[in-house]
Amino acid sequence: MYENAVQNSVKPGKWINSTCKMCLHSCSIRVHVTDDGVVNKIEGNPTNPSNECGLCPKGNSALMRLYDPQRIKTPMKRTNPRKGPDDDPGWVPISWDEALDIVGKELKKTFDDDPRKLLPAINDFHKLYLWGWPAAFGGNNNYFSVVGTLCGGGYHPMNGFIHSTFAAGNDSDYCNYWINNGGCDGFSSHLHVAGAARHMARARARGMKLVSVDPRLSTSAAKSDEWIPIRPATDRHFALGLCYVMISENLYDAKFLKKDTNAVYLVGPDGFFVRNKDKKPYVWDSVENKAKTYDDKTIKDYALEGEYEVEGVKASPAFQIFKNHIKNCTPDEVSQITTIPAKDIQRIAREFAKAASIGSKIEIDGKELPLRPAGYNYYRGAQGHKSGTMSNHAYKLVNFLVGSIDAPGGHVGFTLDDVMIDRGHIWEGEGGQIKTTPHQLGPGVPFAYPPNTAHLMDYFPVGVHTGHLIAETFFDPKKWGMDFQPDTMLICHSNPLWNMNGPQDKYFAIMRSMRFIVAIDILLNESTVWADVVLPTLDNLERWNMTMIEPTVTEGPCLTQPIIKPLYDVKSEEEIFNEISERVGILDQWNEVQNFANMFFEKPELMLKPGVKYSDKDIAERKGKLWDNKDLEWFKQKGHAVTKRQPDKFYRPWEGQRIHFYLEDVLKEKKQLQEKMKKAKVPFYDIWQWDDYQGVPTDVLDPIHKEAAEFDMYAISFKDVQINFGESLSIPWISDIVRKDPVHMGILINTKTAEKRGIGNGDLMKVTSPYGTIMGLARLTEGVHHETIAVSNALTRWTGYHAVVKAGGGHFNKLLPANLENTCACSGQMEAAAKVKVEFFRKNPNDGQVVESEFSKYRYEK
Ligand SMILES: Nc1nc2c(c(=O)[nH]1)N[C@H]1C(S)=C(S)[C@@H](COP(=O)(O)OP(=O)(O)OC[C@H]3O[C@@H](n4cnc5c(=O)[nH]c(N)nc54)[C@H](O)[C@@H]3O)O[C@H]1N2
Ligand SMILES: Nc1nc2c(c(=O)[nH]1)N[C@H]1C(S)=C(S)[C@@H](COP(=O)(O)OP(=O)(O)OC[C@H]3O[C@@H](n4cnc5c(=O)[nH]c(N)nc54)[C@H](O)[C@@H]3O)O[C@H]1N2
Ligand code: SF4
Ligand SMILES: [Mo]
Repeated sequence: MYENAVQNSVKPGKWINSTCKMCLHSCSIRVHVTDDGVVNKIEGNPTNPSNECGLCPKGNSALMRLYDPQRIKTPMKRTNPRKGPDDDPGWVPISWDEALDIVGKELKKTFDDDPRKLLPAINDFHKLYLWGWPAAFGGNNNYFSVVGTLCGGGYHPMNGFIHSTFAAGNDSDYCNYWINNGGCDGFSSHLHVAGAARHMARARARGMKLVSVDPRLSTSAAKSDEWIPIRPATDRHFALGLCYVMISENLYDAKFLKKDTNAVYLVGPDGFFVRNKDKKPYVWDSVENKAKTYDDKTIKDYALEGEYEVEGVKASPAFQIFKNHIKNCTPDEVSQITTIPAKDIQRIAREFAKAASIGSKIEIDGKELPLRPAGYNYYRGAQGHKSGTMSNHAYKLVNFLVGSIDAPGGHVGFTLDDVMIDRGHIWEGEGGQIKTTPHQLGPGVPFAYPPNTAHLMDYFPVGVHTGHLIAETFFDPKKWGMDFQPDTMLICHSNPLWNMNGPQDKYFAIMRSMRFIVAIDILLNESTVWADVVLPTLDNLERWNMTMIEPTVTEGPCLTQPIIKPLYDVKSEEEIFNEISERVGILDQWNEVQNFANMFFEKPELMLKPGVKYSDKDIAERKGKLWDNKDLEWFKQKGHAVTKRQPDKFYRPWEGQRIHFYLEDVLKEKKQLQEKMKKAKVPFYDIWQWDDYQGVPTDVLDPIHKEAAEFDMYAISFKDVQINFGESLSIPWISDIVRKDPVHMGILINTKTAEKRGIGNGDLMKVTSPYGTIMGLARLTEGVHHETIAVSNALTRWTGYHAVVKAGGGHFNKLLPANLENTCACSGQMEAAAKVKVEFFRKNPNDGQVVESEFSKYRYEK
């Protein structure tokens, strides 16, 4: 529809197709480069059905990243041995040979000593295979970061467990009732926002109702039919309240639950399905009143409720177990917990179920499918809490009840990267169910005691990396049975000191104690300034890559190609990792890891050979061929191979198998872990929070709600469309937009709450949690829940190394708990909200003027 969009540049030159990387997604772009070699305009590529012709503000400003005068221009070595946030590293430029030799020598030393002593933080989503590099480094499984966990610790494993997908969202093509819970899909964050905003706008224009459940009047909430302010970290209760209403008022899709899910399987007293001698789960035939195996052709109807005697034990259908779990989740009870009026909970449940039009059908590409145009969509704000496993499961169950999982109009799975055009994401599992795939971001970490990881990942068999737990183990290694102490760090495309939750002073101490740190980045950030050697890499407009990251309604890889030659003496990450690997003596292992991570083994002719150093271009070319044999020339012309998602892969890709309403596999994982921990006599067995492993969610309250009474408010943080984490604040255009917007330039507090505490607009406020303190200017607004303060990512930086980035009054993440108690023992999800006390600090007659000098005092704990 945008095929004929006009593209303009006042200067003569040419347009080159490529891919945006100003956030982790991958919108297609066209870049104008003038005849004299200057990139002067970036626009959306109208041929990509994901972003159509759209770009968000970050995408438009990518040329300012390329031309940032403060890019790292050459390898650098530190001369000041003192390391701290205020210590000038005393960088001196060095040659690539010298830099790589130092890094090679130091890492080889660690490798020979004990590979577990390396702490890697490698986070480029566009090059997920780089995340695998530590595997080549002696099978290192450490992770000094919470990328993927702070947002999706519970989310990704649960998507994988339930319907074998990486992420999920609502089908904007047909959805008529969209709940956005703690996420801003379609407006300002999460998936392919530049495209999703268009898809959302079209759905709204055709009359789709939108309800946003968020403590903050987010962009999504502001544009919704309804904003439902909720007390933070109570979203699971809201969802369970909806389920309660739908079940008690018979507003659910029984046919779907019986035919397409394991909700009918009989669960015994131990939580496992009751099986016959051939390991086949039983169901109850409610017509013949007897137990049969799930695949018995004579089943007349399935019982969803009741209690029965099977194989000598009492058993109930999984659906009944869920019903038992939520018997207290009445609208009145849930209202007490969430502060949402009971009548709204009831009404939304009814509206949602009605909109789902249970029983209706639609024909797509000649195939008849159930139409369920209602979807409960959610992300970080809703799921990023201690009981991450159960929370995600609760949100899925709302969708299960109306039969909208993977149905047109409903809640559909979005994959990370399908790799090959004819490869789906569903595999056959056991007992008529699909195979569960919790490890969406890479293989799980095997059990070991003493632990082999610095962050206890050996005990999270289904989770995403719990990087923050290093704050527990590093200073008390004995308690955790550690027989090694990390002393080396490799940071690539990451800002762990910024991204991690919890005690900044401890993270500083960890950095300070490192024998050697190498960082690979474009710019200096809060973490890379602690490095001993910095290796500069290519900007996105100078490099090769092929990627597809969490496309929503589309599929197919996107090419990144160099628009201009590198501006400085920088190298691709591929070249850097190859050179380091060669010096450490692990090049062959690295090529093997890449074959695995990129699935080149699927087409043996694409496999990397031992002893060869492959460039970024080589890898990009192979990834393109893996998709559907198109060569690099084809991609260079077109820029991408993105199409609308094939309906067979998108809608009910598991047809004929059952998806997981009940998570028996979670209980299996728990049992296995318990056995292993007991056998190995792991001393912290008793403090492991086994209740986080459940077949269906419960209504237990998260520990954050039980902090001491003086912490009487909640603190949350949020992203926005202009900012990618905090990193795009280095871009003048972005900084300019952000700094004019009061939402980003102060701590949001409800007007009435502030007045009660004697806090006026613009006053300096002190926010203290049991774990840390931040300062900020009060921004009084009706657009935030009365018990909550909200902090934009724009206020979280503390760097003094970039002229455009300004310090806020301390990093939000210091407020967060980073301990075991506040970590989901199943998924590794940590708590992303805090309990705080909020105090008037001082009048600020000068508002914006005073802020910067004032804030610099509170940038971090000294
Ligand atoms: N523009 C932009 N897009 C991005 C990114 C980015 O940095 N910028 N990052 C990408 C990444 S890695 C991720 S993980 C996704 C994240 O995408 P989202 O999850 O959509 O974004 P967030 O802003 O992290 O959190 C969403 C909302 O949760 C709310 N919130 C906080 N606590 C609670 C709570 O307890 N309950 C409820 N109901 N809401 C709460 C916040 O007010 C915020 O509006 O976005 C991706 N896309
Ligand atoms: N307070 C707060 N904390 C958060 C979040 C939040 O919203 N608020 N979000 C959480 C989430 S969801 C996530 S996923 C994490 C994200 O955490 P990180 O991924 O650590 O965040 P970034 O700030 O994007 O750090 C990326 C670094 O990559 C560099 N970079 C950019 N392009 C390239 C490149 O091509 N090559 C290389 N080598 N480097 C490059 C940038 O200069 C920047 O220094 O943070 C988590 N922590
Ligand atoms: S959403 Fe991300 S990939 Fe798309 S234009 Fe914006 S920054 Fe670029
Ligand atoms: Mo994230």
